[in-house]
Amino acid sequence: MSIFTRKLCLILLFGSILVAPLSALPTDPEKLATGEPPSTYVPDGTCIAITDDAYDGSLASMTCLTVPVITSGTILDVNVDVSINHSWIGDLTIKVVSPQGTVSTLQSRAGFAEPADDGTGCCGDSSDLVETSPFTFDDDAVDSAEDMGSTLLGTEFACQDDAICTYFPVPDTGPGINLSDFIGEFASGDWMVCVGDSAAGDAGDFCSATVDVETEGVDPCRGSPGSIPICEIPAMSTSGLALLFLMLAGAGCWIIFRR
Ligand SMILES: [Ca+2]
Ligand SMILES: [Ca+2]
Repeated sequence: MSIFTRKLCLILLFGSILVAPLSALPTDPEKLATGEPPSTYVPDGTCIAITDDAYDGSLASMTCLTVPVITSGTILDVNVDVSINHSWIGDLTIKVVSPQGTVSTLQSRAGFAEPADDGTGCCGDSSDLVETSPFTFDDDAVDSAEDMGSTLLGTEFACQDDAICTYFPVPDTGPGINLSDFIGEFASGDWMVCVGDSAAGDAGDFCSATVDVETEGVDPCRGSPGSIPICEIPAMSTSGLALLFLMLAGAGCWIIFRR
């Protein structure tokens, strides 16, 4: 082995050992966030189309926004805010899914007592929704989600025109009872808020979703809100893998060099 190759081996080995600790840093900057955790998803300032007449009772037939929540602890209370553009509220079913996979139905085609949660039947309330008047689902509300828009004309918008912007959930035949379904679950993780459309002719889009959680205690894997989950092994970054390769190459060189 030439002098040059031996020097290269030594540089590879010791250089990679010196910088190796850097590769152990987690690559996801969100895991390093501190302070109030994000709980709102807004899709790049644009709205996502809710496919007209696609709902069949499955989450796969709905338009869903993923809402990351990193608040530590178990859930005491959850409220969900959504903003939607849509004509004919009675077309819409809204569900929320927790990180643990619990599904709760917040809205089940307002004004229509659907015989099953499968997207069949007609018609429900004819009033509309507009993204500039977002509304909230809260178990403590005095107004029923089933009555959303019931005092409005078909050309008017719920919340904007009746000043009723907070509703308690009514699942009808959909899964869940209300937002108490999530009490006791860990809050942190990816939530999903989903909207489905059950009748042709009136379409719209889903503009934003917020999951507000009130918790107590801390997760066993997360010491405090916003901290790095101590039960998760940080994924090795591309640079970490490159360093590992250099260390192995240097070590191999060194073994050959010593012979
Ligand atoms: Ca209903
Ligand atoms: Ca429709």
